[in-house]
Amino acid sequence: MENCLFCKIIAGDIPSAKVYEDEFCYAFRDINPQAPTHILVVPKQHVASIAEISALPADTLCALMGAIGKIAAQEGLSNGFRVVSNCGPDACQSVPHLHFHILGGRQMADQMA
Ligand code: DGP
Repeated sequence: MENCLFCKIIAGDIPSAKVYEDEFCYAFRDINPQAPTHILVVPKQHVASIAEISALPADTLCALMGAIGKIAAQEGLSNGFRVVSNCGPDACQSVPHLHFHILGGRQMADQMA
């Protein structure tokens, strides 16, 4: 999608530190890490947020969810990790292309907010 930051990253027009890629999804290190490991997993097909996730085909959904576990294992997050998807202004979503944050490598707060 034109003018979408993450579409440009997926296309290679903006550089990123890639950690995983398959036919359906792409993952790269967050530019502003909130944990020792902070990775963003995105579908190659543009949808704005998790509110629109039902627009994605089943094989893409399957790949996205599967990628999270593969990346966590690849990154050595054997003691656990957190997955977050911010959706819309109340959740402070800043990039309107669906993404899952994988956060790990430290003890997370026991509060979600
Ligand atoms: P969210 O606030 O949930 O929409 O998360 C967007 C994340 O995207 C935020 O943690 C910072 C990250 N980000 C923004 N611009 C770039 C960029 O150009 N490169 C990378 N690697 N990450 C970015």
